[in-house]
Amino acid sequence: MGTEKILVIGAGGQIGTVLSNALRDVYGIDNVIVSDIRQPRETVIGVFEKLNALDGDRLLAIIKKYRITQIYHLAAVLSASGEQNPRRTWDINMNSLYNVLEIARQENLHKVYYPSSIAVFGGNTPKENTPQFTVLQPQTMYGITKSAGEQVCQYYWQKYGVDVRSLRYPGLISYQSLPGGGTTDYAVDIFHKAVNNEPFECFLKEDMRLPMMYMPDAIRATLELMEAPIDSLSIRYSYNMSGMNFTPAELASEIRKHIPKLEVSYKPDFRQGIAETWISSIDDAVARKDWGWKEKYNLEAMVKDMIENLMKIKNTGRSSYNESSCL
Ligand code: AKB
Repeated sequence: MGTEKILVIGAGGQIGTVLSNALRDVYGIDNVIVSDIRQPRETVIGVFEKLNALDGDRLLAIIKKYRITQIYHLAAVLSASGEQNPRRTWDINMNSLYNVLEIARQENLHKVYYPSSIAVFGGNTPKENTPQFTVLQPQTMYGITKSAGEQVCQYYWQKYGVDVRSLRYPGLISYQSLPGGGTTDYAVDIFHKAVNNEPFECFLKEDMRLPMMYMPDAIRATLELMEAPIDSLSIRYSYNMSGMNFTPAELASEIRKHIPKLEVSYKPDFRQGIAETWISSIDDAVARKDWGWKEKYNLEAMVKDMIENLMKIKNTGRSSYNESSCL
């Protein structure tokens, strides 16, 4: 592992914050260069480079400067923000990926990681136990870019042999970082209100079931996929990956086992429309077979761990997280 030099693009986002630390634990602080369009508010340990992923020249300069061998490309505009400006979403999500793949091809990088999402589903996709091989008719610009991105990744693998690997993340729940601009963000926001004894107004209907995953599982899945032997991977667009699924009402009721006073009201907005195009549960048999995926956290274990950790953070007085518009 000593020879790998990793660049994380979008390191200030919900996944990037946690994944960068996990990568440093595996590869060493000096071997993981973190980058983001925004300077972090807190002092960063290790090397930080300010990077707009649309700036291919600067990206190439960073790759050469640090002799980067792997890129984790996490920068993207998410589903809800994406609907505010679809053109910008297309430009950012597609052109940044194109820059990354082209540089990976030209510079013979060892591996690229590309996060996809359950947002690739929609239209006639079966909603229950959604299979790996199925109809993709995304109905948000974010989902369209993720679906197209999956195809471009597969193209670069087949045509140029770029070793690009990808997962379709469900909604992600984390205590270390905040999401920004997604439809599943409610499942993080509700915890912050709960531990602060504030009422929570949910922008989805109480019975809107969506696939979700706790961040430690998502990080472990990412690292396991990236470490899997190249010959074991039968899919080069993106793997379905399941953790748990629940409705806002089910999540609220599990949180109330720890914080009984939590008050929740429901005021669905345009994000309910987005969620309705998605699926409620996912079949990840191919990920289990190819690289041994298995989640550890169910709803009960996730809620307990989230509350314990958010309480610790509250008691130590830390109140701010990096804002993010990244995955
Ligand atoms: C979003 O809600 O946009 C993301 C996702 C499911 O990809 N969390």
